Amino acid sequence: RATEPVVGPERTVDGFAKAFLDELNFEAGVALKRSTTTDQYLALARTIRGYLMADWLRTAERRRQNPTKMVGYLSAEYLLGRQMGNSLLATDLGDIAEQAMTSLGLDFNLLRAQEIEPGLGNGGLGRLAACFIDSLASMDVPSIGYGIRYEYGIFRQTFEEGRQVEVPDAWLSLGAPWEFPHPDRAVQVNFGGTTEQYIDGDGRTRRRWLPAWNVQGIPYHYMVPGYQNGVVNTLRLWSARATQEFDLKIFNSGDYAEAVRAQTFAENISKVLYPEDSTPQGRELRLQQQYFFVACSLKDFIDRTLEEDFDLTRLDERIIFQLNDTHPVIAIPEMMRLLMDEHDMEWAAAWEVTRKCFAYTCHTLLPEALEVWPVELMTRLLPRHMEIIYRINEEFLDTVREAFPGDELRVRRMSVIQEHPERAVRMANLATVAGVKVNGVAALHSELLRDKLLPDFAALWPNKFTNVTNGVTPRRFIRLANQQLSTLITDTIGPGWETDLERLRELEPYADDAAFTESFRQVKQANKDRLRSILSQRDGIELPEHAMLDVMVKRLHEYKRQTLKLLHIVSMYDDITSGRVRREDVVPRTFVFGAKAAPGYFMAKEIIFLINSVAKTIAQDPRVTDLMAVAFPANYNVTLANKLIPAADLSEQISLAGKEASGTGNMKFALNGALTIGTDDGANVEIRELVGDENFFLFGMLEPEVAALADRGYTPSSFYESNPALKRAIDLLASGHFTGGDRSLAAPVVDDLLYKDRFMALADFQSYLDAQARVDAAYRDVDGWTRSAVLNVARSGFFSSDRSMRDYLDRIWMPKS
Ligand code: 26V
Repeated sequence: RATEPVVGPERTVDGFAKAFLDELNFEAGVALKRSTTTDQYLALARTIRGYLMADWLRTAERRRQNPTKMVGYLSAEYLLGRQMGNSLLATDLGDIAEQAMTSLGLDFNLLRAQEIEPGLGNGGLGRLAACFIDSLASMDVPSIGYGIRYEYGIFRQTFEEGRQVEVPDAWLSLGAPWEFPHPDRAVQVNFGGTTEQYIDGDGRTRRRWLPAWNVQGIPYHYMVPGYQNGVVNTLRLWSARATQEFDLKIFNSGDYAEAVRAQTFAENISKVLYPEDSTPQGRELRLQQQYFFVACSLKDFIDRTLEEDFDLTRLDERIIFQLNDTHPVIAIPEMMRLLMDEHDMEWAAAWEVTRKCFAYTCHTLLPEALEVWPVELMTRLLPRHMEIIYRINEEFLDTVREAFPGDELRVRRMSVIQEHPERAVRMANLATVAGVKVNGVAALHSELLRDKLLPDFAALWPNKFTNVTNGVTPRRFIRLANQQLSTLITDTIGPGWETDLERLRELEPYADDAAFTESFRQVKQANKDRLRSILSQRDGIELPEHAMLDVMVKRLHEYKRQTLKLLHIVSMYDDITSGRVRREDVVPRTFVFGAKAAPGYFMAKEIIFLINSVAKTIAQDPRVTDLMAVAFPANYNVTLANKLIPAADLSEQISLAGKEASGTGNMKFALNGALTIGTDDGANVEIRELVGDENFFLFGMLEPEVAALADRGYTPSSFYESNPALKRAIDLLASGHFTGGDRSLAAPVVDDLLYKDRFMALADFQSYLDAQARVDAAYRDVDGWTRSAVLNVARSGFFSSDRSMRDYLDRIWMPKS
């Protein structure tokens, strides 16, 4: 009798080439000499995944045989990046695959370049989810990621005359070789309608949901390979489809063509990722997306992942769902509904177990980013859930009144239901009420979350609050992105650091070793050279060969203060062109920006336009071209990050203190040997503590100073009036010098800075300029700079997402007591 595969194809060049040809010929039905680059890419991808298959089946079987508590990561976003490189690394097949392609006369790197990354996330939050599932697999933690298979991920950014234009991201158009659709395992999800009371078979009075319409969720499985450890976990992304019932209803209306058209209505649910990442728009489709994936995921777990007939009052012994921000928080009432309405549990028992099955991570400090859903909308879309939320809130507010008698103001602040400006469900409050733990994403953030954002909850439940500082996967962001540095590290301290990143400490003694530091410098230069050639090919941007590479890459947002960076650039330009500094005293710099703006975020788009305008003017001004250049390659994404970060000398982390929850780009730069110029914000605080003050350029107000200035009343114009350098920079920007003489084109940004400046860029300007002068001085000292860069690498092992996962396990998922 045939047995299931326990080994993949043969791990030789010939074995690989044969498997590749089998894919091309017998799966795709294409002959090699007639095949297109796309055919070849698809066959290569399918070949590589074939090598992971046995491990995947084995991992799943092992978990089934020995059921233990699992982690269910619920996230509306996964910013995965390209899959091929990571799969080759996980299987250690890179060399074999390359030689096999060469033996067939194919260009391996050209094939790799065909992959369109799955951009199923906006920025930090989505990329964090991708790092976390990588770490969970590499640490062999039983876990599953749940999310949405958006047909269109984050938009592709293009520039037209310096302005952002969004193009749909049709990432599935070439075929999707990394996914496994399972239409046979569809799950039904209901929406709308009403609720009613009824008497059940045992004479009990109960309530039930009479939904109006439904859709199907089709699971698509993605492999999540651990790092060379034989483990392959699963990421299960849901895609929406019309149900038969839905079809029948509309087809029976008699209008056939209209009915076919209406079918796409259901499919719209997973059509597109919302590209906003800080201001919730309260859009109905977004709530549909959230409920859709959460309902599919809970049902999938209870009905198919859990052992059959498992006693659901002990559900918390099998699962902890981590809520990645408030987006999946509707899972809490959904779990209550499932347990009560579908599994016959009483309220008290259902609540008892539900409150042990969820934990909540908050990723922001901006009050406007906290999601609230209008009661009207929630009632219309999810009437049963609204009832459940009301009851959770009633019982919760009783607890508050008991703990704080007579304090009705507090009750109103803590209520899950907000009354003004409209009645709405506060999702962060709901998550905090129901969650076992609430965590922030960096030490400072967790403190501010507890003391400023949710102080009433902290007073009631001080032990509910904890911190887990974010991390990034060293596999993708060092091993894959920076192969030369990886080789140097392995040659110096031996292998194994990829899964034990604190071992980078062993590099510390080499910070003063002439041979090592020389190699380290060569690696950095090679990465810069590679970047120059990539930007030349990709964007037609020609960068100078020798200049400090000063990089600011992240979403475009006012709180991140790309404008402060721009003021520095304009100020440097002004210093050179006015002759205020001697040319020989200037340290040449190349500034690189990468940033997408939410399509509806007016000011962010104006800032992009202004950066591009400044870049263009500088490129055309012969007085400065040998000393400065500004590059703004379009469409910053994970793929570009992997090329950019290893080349950087200076990492810009300049948010207003108290606004950036953590940042994760900051960690990637430090781990790749860039020095940080940064405020005392988010994880910058921890980076500076670890790498040491002498290896970090700190500037700007501290968070308490920011709060005090805000309380006193902040007037940006007073900084403008009293600081000549600032006045010159702003005046030059406002003059139209960078916008073809048209002052009105710079006005939106300049006027906002002068008269609002919500994030106090002007208040931090002088301090920033001073810090940049210290950067210049440090960069002139080549040995000193290299030493600092090496120490940044050696002391940043803490920022591995493996450590983050360890902390989640110890503090939230599987605490010892
Ligand atoms: C919020 C919203 C609001 C509604 C519209 C859609 C949408 C999508 C995403 C978000 C999340 C914004 C919060 C976020 O991305 N936070 C970032 O999380 C990173 C990982 O923890 C952290 O490093 C960044 O500092 C933080 O800004």
